Amino acid sequence: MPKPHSDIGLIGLAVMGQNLALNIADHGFQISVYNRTTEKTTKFVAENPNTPGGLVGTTTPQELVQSLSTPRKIVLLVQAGASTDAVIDSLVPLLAAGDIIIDGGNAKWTDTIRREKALREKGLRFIGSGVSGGETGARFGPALMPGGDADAYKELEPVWNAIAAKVDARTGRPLPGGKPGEPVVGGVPCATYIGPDGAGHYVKMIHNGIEYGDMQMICEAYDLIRGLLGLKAAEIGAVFAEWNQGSLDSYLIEITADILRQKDPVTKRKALVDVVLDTAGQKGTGKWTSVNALDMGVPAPTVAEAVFARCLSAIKEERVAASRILKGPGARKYAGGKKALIQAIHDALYCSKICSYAQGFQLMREAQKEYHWTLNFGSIAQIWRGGCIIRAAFLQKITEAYGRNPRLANLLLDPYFNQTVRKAQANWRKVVALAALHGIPAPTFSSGLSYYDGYRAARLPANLLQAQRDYFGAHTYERVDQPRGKFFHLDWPDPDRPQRDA
Ligand code: NBP
Repeated sequence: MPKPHSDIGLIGLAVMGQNLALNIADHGFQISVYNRTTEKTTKFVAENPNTPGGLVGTTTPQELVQSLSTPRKIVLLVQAGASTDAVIDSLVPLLAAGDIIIDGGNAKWTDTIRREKALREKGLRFIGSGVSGGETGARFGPALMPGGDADAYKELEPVWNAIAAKVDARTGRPLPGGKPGEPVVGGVPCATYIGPDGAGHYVKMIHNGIEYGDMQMICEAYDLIRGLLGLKAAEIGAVFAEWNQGSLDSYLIEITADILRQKDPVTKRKALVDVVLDTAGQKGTGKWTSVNALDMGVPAPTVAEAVFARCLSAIKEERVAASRILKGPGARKYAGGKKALIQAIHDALYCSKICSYAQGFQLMREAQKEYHWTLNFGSIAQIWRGGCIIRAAFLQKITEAYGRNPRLANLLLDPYFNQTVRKAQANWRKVVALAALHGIPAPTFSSGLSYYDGYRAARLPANLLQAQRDYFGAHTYERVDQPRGKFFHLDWPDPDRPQRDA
């Protein structure tokens, strides 16, 4: 028998909404669902009659609101942007003070800040929650990054903790996902309150930016093995499968090994990956991350390079035409040992990954100052260990690093990461050099190395840059032999070059 009032409501029954609703119902919560197109609701409820908590189909927002216990909790899984605003606007007149709207879509964090403020002024509470892990994550355990009203999150927490992916309390290893009607029991949930207003959606955006970097770095490793050693897709798949047993153990390496070993179902002979067109799309979160890095002045080249690599991939016809005109070193196999080169590419990938995560955490560090949040970086790395696309054993090292020093200025300064890069950097440099010499693009590997060399440089050529700025624009400069904050200007074209205090 359905309860008179459901524990929670959900709006938007596309892929994410349906899967998250089933996950919630599997954990014993009765959930009311509503979708703009009613047939989808009817079909969804009819197809899932026996969930432990129960699904209640509703045909109007009013019916949905009336079916909920108070304070009402309504999860939105609709397209980010105008659709989310439209759904919120339709709910506001129906809700009472203290009710909670939870946006589980991929909203831009600035929109979440705006919505939280507007709803707070109306007496309503708002949570912007990152939901990562795609359709399978939503169904059997996503990583959840909720931000917004802290008291409202206390009301949502039992549901969010129940449905999130779980990791082992001691090792941080993800526990295997559940099955329909048989959720995972025990473990630490991959859900934690991130911070006020847009903090949860901001952290989700950084997660996605890091995901862009991880994917591009893996593609560069694949391309280098293919280009330098001439291995076939399945052989490269075996290399990735082996890497997945070590420090690179992660979901993306695992699925890459699987992808590379799949045969094309059409030709039956070729590797499937070899018949997939080399153009990649994007939905915008990588771009948002890069724009935000530029806005805040935080060096985060890896995600930007990953976005640009997708842009370059998208101009396929132009590249094909250019390939007939622009000459490089030409295809030439590597003359050295295969095993050592594969290890070098492994090391280059690991070092580049460390730099990419260092940049992502630098962004969050700066954003927390800008938006007055207090982010817990160790627990952010912890919740990314299960459920989400970037889940990786490596994240445990980040949690441990912030455990050693919660105020760590940069991940590279942590003893583990410092030692790792120190040991592996000869291989990293070799791979970047080989990529350049053989004409194989490796934008994240090489920009990661430049980031590392730039970050560890006590002196950069910006002395000359600032002199140029002062020369043409009187932008002034500081001197190495004077206290910081004291500025000078030189009248450069004047033959006597008088220096003035600025
Ligand atoms: P979509 O982003 O495609 O959302 C469409 C759903 O919203 C449909 O069921 C649609 O109903 C409904 N909707 C309602 Br109710 N009111 C709407 C309105 N006014 N305008 C437009 N649509 C309205 O679904 P999704 O792919 O499941 O993604 C949901 C959210 O989760 C998005 O924000 C997405 O970015 C985010 N997300 C997605 C993934 C993923 O892997 N797909 C992962 C993580 C986060 P209808 O049936 O009448 O069209």
